[in-house]
Amino acid sequence: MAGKLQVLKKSGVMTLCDETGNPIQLRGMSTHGLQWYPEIINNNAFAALSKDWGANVIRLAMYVGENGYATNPSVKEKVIEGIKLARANDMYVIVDWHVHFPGDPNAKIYGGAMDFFKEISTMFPNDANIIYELANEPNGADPGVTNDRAGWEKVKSYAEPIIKMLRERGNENLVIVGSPNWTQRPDLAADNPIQDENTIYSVHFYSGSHKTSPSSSDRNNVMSNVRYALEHGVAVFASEWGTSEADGNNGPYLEEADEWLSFFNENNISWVNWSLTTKNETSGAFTPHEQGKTKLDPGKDQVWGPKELSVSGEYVRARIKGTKYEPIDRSL
Ligand code: IDC
Repeated sequence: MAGKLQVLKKSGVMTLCDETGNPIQLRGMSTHGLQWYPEIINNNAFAALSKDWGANVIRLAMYVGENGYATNPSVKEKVIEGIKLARANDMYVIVDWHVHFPGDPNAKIYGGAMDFFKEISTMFPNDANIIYELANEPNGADPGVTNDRAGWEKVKSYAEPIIKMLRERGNENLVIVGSPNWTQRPDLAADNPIQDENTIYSVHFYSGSHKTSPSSSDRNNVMSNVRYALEHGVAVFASEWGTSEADGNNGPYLEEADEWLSFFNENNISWVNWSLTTKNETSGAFTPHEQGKTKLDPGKDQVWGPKELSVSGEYVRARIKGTKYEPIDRSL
């Protein structure tokens, strides 16, 4: 652990830094929806991610809709347990208020956001391990936000009072804020940023759907939007990305993922991969139950064997560790 995270200007670009002011890149995994895959919250899994994978961050995806927190508040207990396990295993932990369906974070179903963040931050006051992600993915799903300045304004006006509450109560934590069109528009945030020195803007992409770009002026390209944001004075954090297409399936598209990760490394952008699940979808890090019988608890040795990992999981583990990716023979 590198202590309190802070956003500082380095060579003219807003950059995530550690407590001593040196740039730091976080790399790790996101859980799948905790209402569906709560079994990932166990000490052996967190130890495996921290030690065997070399992850320094884990994201706890707490869906609010889709049978999540709004109707099943007990999922919060998994978040609390996950925070404690992340601390015990030396990882930063992202508490993700998983706005997904519907798309407007101001929608009625998300009405519990302020109380939720107040409660967690009261339980863990000004805890340097914790990163608060206020809205996973604002989008157009009814009631949604438009993919433009007005859409961002709605996200901003949702996030500001929560940030104010956190700061007034002495919490200096890093805060991540999403943007319209499933968090593909950090450029809109850069044009009209939140006045807070420890807020960073997320970008989400799926390597099978979102092409890379060398330019910063193409508003229909996600990487271009990141470049624009960096050029216009805000810091960016890739709090969710996948090796699949945007629906979580097909691929994996690993060469395309490599292009994105090189870009992140060059720009010291932190990233978190979707997701820690045995569900039968390409983006899932583990082989599905039916085939491999992989468990989300790797057992006492605190290691998932190569065959328990999916192609995506095996690839992402190597990229987190920074070792060569040498795929196992899966025909055996
Ligand atoms: C997907 C899951 C899938 C689940 C679906 C529910 O992978 O198993 O059925 O949610 O709505 C996102 C979202 C994330 C999505 C993921 C893949 O943040 O919740 O998970 N994705 O579609 N944004 C872009 C892609």
